[in-house]
Amino acid sequence: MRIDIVTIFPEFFSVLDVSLIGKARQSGLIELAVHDLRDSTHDRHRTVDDTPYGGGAGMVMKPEPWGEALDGILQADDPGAGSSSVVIFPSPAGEPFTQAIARELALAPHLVFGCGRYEGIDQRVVEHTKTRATVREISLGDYVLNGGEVAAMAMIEAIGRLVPGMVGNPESLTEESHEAGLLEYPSYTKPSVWRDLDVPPVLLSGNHGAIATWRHEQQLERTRRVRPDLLSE
Ligand code: 6GU
Repeated sequence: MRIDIVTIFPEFFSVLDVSLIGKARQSGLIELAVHDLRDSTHDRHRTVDDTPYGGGAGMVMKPEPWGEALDGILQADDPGAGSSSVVIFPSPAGEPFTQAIARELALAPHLVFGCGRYEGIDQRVVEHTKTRATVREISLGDYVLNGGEVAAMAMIEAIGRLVPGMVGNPESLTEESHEAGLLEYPSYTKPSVWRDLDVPPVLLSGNHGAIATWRHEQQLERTRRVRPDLLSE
């Protein structure tokens, strides 16, 4: 998988050198490039924003630098075959990011993250990009971040670990929270008693059927308690 990121804060993404994503980059499974949006400006001040038409608070990111940056990234696509690129604009106004979306995007050969700041990007950039790539405006959740960088990072981590060939033990992907529409069961390791707290005895019983039943009950109980919305869907 190829990942391109466009941002005015390229240094934000240096953390992607470490952890699982860093390993995937070293092994060549994920090829990642970070682009400074200001490299696609042509004025002395490298301006990327301007005041909003219609008035209102804050600044809006200008379309021209975005157009030029995305031109450079998307031109490598084969126009005859139709673009296989997915351009993601992280936005609090987007569709909610889910494990299902992460699974879907993990199969795409080319992802582009357009990280906006301020009050957003001129909407024509989104409309124009739709003429040559699949576009998704995606939100991390119902709260506001200062820009798309942290959101893109979270999405890249969620997507990256699902890229075929990424994780040593594929079972650890299917047994976790959200994969079955339920939250994960609680986990324990040695010692069996710690600070007077026992590990649930069923886990020491060696009875695999009983353990599976207990874990499923725990998943249901936890989901009912903290995320009842997941059960009513
Ligand atoms: Cl994707 N971007 C911003 N700026 N704020 C957010 C978000 C994204 N998701 C939740 N809040």
